[in-house]
Amino acid sequence: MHFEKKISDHNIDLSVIVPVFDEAESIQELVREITQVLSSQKWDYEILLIDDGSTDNTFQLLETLHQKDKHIRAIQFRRNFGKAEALSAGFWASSGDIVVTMDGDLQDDPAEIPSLAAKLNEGYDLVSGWKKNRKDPISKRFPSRIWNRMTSFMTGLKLHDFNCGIKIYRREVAKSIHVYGELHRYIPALAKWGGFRVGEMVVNHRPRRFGQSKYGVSRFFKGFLDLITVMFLSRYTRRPLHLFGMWGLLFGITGTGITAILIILRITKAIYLTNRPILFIGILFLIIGMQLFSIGLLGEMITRSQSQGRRYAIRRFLGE
Ligand SMILES: Nc1nc2c(ncn2[C@@H]2O[C@H](COP(=O)(O)OP(=O)(O)O)[C@@H](O)[C@H]2O)c(=O)[nH]1
Ligand SMILES: [Mg+2]
Repeated sequence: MHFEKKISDHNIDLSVIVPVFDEAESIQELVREITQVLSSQKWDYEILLIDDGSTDNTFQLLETLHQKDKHIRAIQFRRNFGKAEALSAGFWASSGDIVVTMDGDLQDDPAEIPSLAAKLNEGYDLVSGWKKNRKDPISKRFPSRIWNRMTSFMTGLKLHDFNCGIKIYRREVAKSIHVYGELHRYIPALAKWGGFRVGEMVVNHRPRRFGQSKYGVSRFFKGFLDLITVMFLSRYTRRPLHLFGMWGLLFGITGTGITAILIILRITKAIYLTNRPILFIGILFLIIGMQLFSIGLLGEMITRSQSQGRRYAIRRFLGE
């Protein structure tokens, strides 16, 4: 899977990608904490913040931070495109050999980055955090648990916390994953299907100090619909005809068989077609078969001609 890549002159050691949406109160403290951890490691790093159409003064703050410290780069979207698109933009713009993503609300702890890097070096391509002791209300923890179980079961990847904000990736993973909609929740599954080695590590989680959660109950419904998308995309995007065409053929052949027999009986034994309800089943199957088959073919055509272009629009890029 090769998407458009940002070719940078030289790679640095580590990029930290933080999607932010109305997190003005947290940003300065967050950047200070990350900087402290990374500079103590003697890494060549960048902190890449993606402002996804915030309505508060998030971007002004990012501008000030960028003026003071060129390790800090910032992208501003023209409007809110969602967390998945923000992560995609971050992956595209990053130049680190290793990439870390984390939430912008101070709930993820930057102090975990060195241990995550150590875990990655044990032989993984992606290590996902696990908020084992999660500091969120039960109304969020409980549904999340069920959702994680279900996702584990459906995707065949055993993880406790798919949607943990803090994750560490090797460059190849970050550059080959393109997420949109709510698909960021399934990054570990997408990576696994891409042939990457995925692990998990328990991380510290902190309560939200400022602002409020951006997601309501609707996340669980959307999340479930996206699970279906993920399952479908991973298996059949390349060959939609394999899914639709197979059922199309099955219905088509049965339908043709039934109608052919009825026609032969009509001709040879003069059994009239009136009063033969099965005729309708034959015709129905023929039509369903043709429908499915053509949907499959249309899908194939769309896959062929679809460009893997970006969906988000950037207004400003500090440190481009
Ligand atoms: N780019 C982007 N980030 C978002 C959006 N909604 C939430 N976030 C970020 O995602 C992270 C987690 O969001 P949060 O509301 O804390 O979700 P929770 O921790 O699951 O309750 C934070 O860093 C938010 O700034 C969005 O629409 N776009
Ligand atoms: Mg949060």
